[in-house]
Parts: sequence; C-alpha cells; structure tokens
Amino acid sequence: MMLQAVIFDLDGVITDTAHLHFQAWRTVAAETGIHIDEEVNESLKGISRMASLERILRLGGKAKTFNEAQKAALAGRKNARYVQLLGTLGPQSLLPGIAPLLTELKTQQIKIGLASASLNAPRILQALGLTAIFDYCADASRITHSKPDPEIFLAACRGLGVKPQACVGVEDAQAGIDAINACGMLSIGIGSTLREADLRLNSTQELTWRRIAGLMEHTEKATGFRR
Ligand code: B16
Ligand code: MG
Repeated sequence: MMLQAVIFDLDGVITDTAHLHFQAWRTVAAETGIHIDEEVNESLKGISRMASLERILRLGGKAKTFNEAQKAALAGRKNARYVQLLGTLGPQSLLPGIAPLLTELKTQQIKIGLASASLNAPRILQALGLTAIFDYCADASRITHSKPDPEIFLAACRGLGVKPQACVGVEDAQAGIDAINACGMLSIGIGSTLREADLRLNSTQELTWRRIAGLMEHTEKATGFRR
C-alpha cells in the first residue's frame, strides 16, 4: 500500500510541553500535599488531563480524598497554570527536524494529521504557526477512550479520508504506540524506552521523510500479511 498520511502526536513529537505540564501539575499536586517527580511526569505522557489527576492522587495515596467537583477544580487550576506557561511557545519551539519534515511531506503530497490527547492542541498549533499545515486535527474533546485505545488515531484517519493501513503514526508515549498498533497503522516511537514500535528513533532529528517512506516500503515487503 502507498503511504498517504502521517499522523503525529503533538506533545513530545511536534513540540515538547512535558516540562510545562510537569511544572503545572507539580504546583497543583503540592497544594494537596503530594510531591511528584520526573518519573511520575513520564508516566503522564499521552494520558488525558483527568486521568493524569487520578493517577497523581492515587500515587499520593489520596484517591478517595476529593469529590468530583473538587477534582474538576484541581484539574481546572492545573490547566490555567499550564495555559499561562504555554505563552512561552512560538515557532522556535518546534522539536529538531520537524519543520523540514513537514515541508517535505507537503512536497510529497502526503497528508498531515494530528492525534493529540490535549484539549489545548488547537491553541498550541496556533502558537507554533502550524495551523494551516495540518490537514486534519482529531478533536480530543470528542474522544471517549484515551490512548492506548485507538479511537483518536482512527478519528484522525477518518478526518483525513485515509485507511489506517496507508498511514504511519508517530508517538513519544507507550500508550500512544499501543494506540497506533491497535489500529493497524505502522508506528514510529521517539524515545529510548518505547516497546513494540515498528521503528524506534532516539530523537525527532532522526525522523526524516526517507526513514518514514522506507518503513512503509520495507514493512510491506517483510510482513505482507501483517496489516
Ligand atoms: P491537556 P499528546 C497529551 O498530549 C500530553 O502528553 C499529556 O501529558 C496531557 O495530560 C494530555 O495531552 C492532555 O493535555 O491537559 O492540555 O488537555 O502527547 O497526546 O499530544
Ligand atoms: Mg506525546
């Protein structure tokens, strides 16, 4: 099958907002007496806002301490802080290699999609100056099952009008790789700890058109029946 689209995760692939999420969560967690470290933050990547909060409260032994309204308030405070921190983002915040890759995909007439769990995705794309480059952005607010469920990647395929088998998905989180694999797309993982990615790279610098096209071609040949 010919490659028709590349579907990107946002945080950790297009730009790195993990440290901003971390700062915001750390402030809110501290208000509840919970200390979170980098390792906890790593486990929040790709996970939705409310699921992140539930995880922090569970890790801090406070899973049952707050009612739904209090949890919504905590999540709201985290987001307000996070949105403030997003003010520092600009076109200079693209991860290495991403700008030339997007240009090359356009030249090759490959569609570009976004599958981000972030409700702030439109705002972030705007800040990065990428709104016009993306052909379709799956709307996280309409997604009922978060990654590792394939729902958001399938929504991106539908929006682009392409079959998952004709797409490559790029992710930096294990939940995201599992989501991509579950819909029968080829997966590229950015990061040293990821399992089960069809291609694993150490940084976005290595994410080139040549490698993406090569993966599609090679995997077709090697595993004709895989998808
Ligand atoms: P928000 P991605 C995810 O984005 C982040 O990795 C994750 O840490 C965050 O909790 C989630 O978005 C929700 O973000 O609070 O802005 O809705 O990696 O799927 O692009
Ligand atoms: Mg991510």
